[in-house]
This record gives sequence, C-alpha cells and structure tokens, in this order.
Amino acid sequence: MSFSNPAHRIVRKRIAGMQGAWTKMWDPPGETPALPERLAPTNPVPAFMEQTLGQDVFRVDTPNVVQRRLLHGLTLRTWDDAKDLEFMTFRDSDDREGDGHFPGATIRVPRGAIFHCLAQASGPPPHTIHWHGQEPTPMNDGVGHCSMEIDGGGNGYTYQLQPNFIGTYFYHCHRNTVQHFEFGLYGMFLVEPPDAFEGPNAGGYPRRTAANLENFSKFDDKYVDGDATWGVAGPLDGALGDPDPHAFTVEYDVEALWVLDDRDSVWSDLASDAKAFYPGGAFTEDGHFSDEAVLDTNPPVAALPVNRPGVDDQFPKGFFHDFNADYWFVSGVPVPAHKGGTASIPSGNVVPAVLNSGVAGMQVDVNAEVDQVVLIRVLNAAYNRIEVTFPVDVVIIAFDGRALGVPPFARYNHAFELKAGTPYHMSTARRFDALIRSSSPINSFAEVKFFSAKGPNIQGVEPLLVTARIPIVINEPAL
Ligand SMILES: [Cu+2]
Repeated sequence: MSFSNPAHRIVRKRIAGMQGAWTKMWDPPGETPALPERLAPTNPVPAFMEQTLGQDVFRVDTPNVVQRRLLHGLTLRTWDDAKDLEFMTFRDSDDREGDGHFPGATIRVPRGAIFHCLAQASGPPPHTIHWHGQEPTPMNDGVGHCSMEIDGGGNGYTYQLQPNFIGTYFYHCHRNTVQHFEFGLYGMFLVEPPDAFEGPNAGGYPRRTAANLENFSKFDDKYVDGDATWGVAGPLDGALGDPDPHAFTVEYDVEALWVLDDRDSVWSDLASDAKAFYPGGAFTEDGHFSDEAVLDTNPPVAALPVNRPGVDDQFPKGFFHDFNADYWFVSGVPVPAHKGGTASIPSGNVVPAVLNSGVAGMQVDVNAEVDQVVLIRVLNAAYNRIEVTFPVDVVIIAFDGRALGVPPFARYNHAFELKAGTPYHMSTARRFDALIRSSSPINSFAEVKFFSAKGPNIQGVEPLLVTARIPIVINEPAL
C-alpha cells in the first residue's frame, strides 16, 4: 500500500455550514442551565473533609458539593532525569494547598447520595467530566459533543448523579480524550456503603465494600449476607424501608489503589498545550502552539481567531494515532524501568487523606498483617492492554464497578478465586476489585505487564513493553 496512491487518501470533509450540528463544540454554555431534575445535594463528604482535615487544609465553599477545576498543568521530571513530562490535572478549589496532582484526587461518595460536582474550566478548549460507569442523565454524562461541555467563560457546570452501586469507578475529561485522559485528567470515584462517613472509622479503616462471599468461608466473620431478591435495597428482616446498609458487603482492613498508566513522552513534547488540535492559532515548525501569527515558518502562517469554524481552522500535523509508551506509573509512582525492562516501585506509598476524600491510610504497595482483609482496587488507565499477576490466591469480588453475585446482577455472575500466578487481562478503562486474606506471611510482588497497544507483531507475538512489580508484604502482627 502506498500513501502516494490517490485511492488511499482520505478526503477531509469541510464542516463550514454545519455549525448548528456542532454548537456544543464551538460555543458551549458557560452556566448550569435550569434543569427540572435538579435536586438538593446530600453528599456528606465535603463537610467531613473540612471537619477532619481542618479549614487550613480544606474549606468548603459550597455545602455538599465537590469541586473540580480543569485543567491545571503539572510538569514532572521523569525518574531517569531524562525529560520533563507535561500532565493535565484537576484541582479541587476547596483544597487550600493542592495545586493539581497526578492522578487526580479520589472522590469517595456514599451510595444513594445526591452527588453534585461543580466543574470549572479555563478553556478553550472546553472540557467535560465523564463519570465512567455511572448512569446519570445525558446532560450529566460528560461525554464531549454528546452532552454539556464546559468553557472557560462562565461559572462552570454542576454535574448531578446518584451512585447506586457500591464499587470502583473513575472520572475523566472526555473532551479530546486521547490527549486529556492520556495526560492525566482523571481520578478515582469510589462508591461506599450509605453509612461510610458516619461513626469512628469514617476517616480510616476498616471500611466496607460490596461483595457476595457466600462461597468463601474465610471471610465469614467480615461478611454480611443479603437478600437474594432484594439485594441492597430490600429487607433482611422483612421490614421494607429498613434495609441493612451492610447487606452484601465485606469489611476490609487495608485498601490499596493500583492505577496503572503509561505515557508517551513524545506526545508530551509535541502537544504540551491543551490547545494542540484545537482549531485556531497556529503551530510553529517545532510543533508549539502560538496565539500570534507565526512568521518564521515557510511559508508564514497567520494565526487567526476562529470566526468561521471550518474555514479558519489550523491544525498541526497529527500524531495521536501513534502511541509509543516510554514511561509507566502505578498510582502516580514512577516505574523505574525503560522499555523492555522490569522494575519494582518502592515500598511505603500512602495516599494523603486530602487526596482520598479525607480517608487516611490508603496504600499503593501493600503492607498488611496476617489475617487482615486487604482490598486492592485496580484500574487500567494505560493506553495499552495489561496483565496483572498476584503472588497469592485472591478473590475477585467486582468488575468494572459492579460487585459479582450481588443483586440485581446476581444470577449472571459470581465472585471467583484467581490462583497465584494466573495472569488477569485488562483493556483500557477496566477495573477489578481483589481481596487477599492470608494466614501466613508474604514478602513478594504482584506483576503488571504492559503490552503494546498495536497488537501482535508479524510473528504473532504481542510485544511486552515493561513489567512493573508492586510489593505485597504481609507480616505477622506486631507484638
Ligand atoms: Cu479536557
């Protein structure tokens, strides 16, 4: 096949005259419209954070409302001191000190709360927040072009949804997703039992998550069974309207977050600005965006405002079809390996409470005690397919946010044991929740293999790019 063959050229359609079909892209509203379904928010977590962390750290501006500003640039030096990587991050306006983190702060919310998130942007380009795996109204779904996009001109948009399934989700900008998600504009969204932010353990552990462990007796003392028909919504004791908030949940002592990600540093070099691939302006020969006319190129390129969408657009040459990861991360912790290598992340990584909705002690690498229940939440945020292999038998209790064997999905699946050494395959954006409860000490590693997104090579082999090792240490209890 030859690209000089005219038959292989793809004709680009002009969109001049089609602005009506693209209104949300060109002129997104800056304010939250008056929606008939809008309810008063009931999320207790912002107030909990203010109370627990102190107003010097976290001060609520709008009661019961989570805030996210998109986007803040963050430059991080690579582990090998070879390059600066540009990240796109959220900032929480209520967080007095925070200035953007990779990945974004984890949002925890009790099941059933009316969740509001005020999302503010500083576009153009506009942004969205997509609540991956939640089921909001279309206006609140946060998919670019298909729902509200947030420009920088107004007061932002308040997303509304009610999370109804306890589990592991994430949120991300869904505008120019190949760039904005890939550059780090995402965070975890964890749905917890309705009473998760009440009582003495609200800011720590143990906590509970959804599971059906009726076939796994080693969790019997930590597990509350539920009604096979009613699930979490109905009566255990026969009293409709008085459901047990812990039906079909298990108590866990230790929580670890494995957000598995990769970066192509060439993308960072060539599209360091969110305006890359946004119409308007011009790109210099070295690929950098300029609001000014660029006169040193040959021929000179005038930077024009997009008064006539589809006519004035100027885009750089594309490269987002060609992803070549060269840096890898586990929940923001660099994997110190180059392509083809194997390396462990260090031990002792703990997520600060301000980045975990006020809950202190969430781990990355696992450090637990014998007989403790360890919950590992795994997200594949990489562009590539990955495989996760544990050094110990684990029980997979949930997949993509939905707990296996828990009504209303109980008839179609069940929690299952994944034997030590068995690779678990994941494609992009997928999640699973795994439980470990070991009766003997462990000092080992889980392995995460990152494979090329390009699929099998001509020999039929899918290239392995890098292997990350995550420490799993389970000790005898300290005396
Ligand atoms: Cu964005």
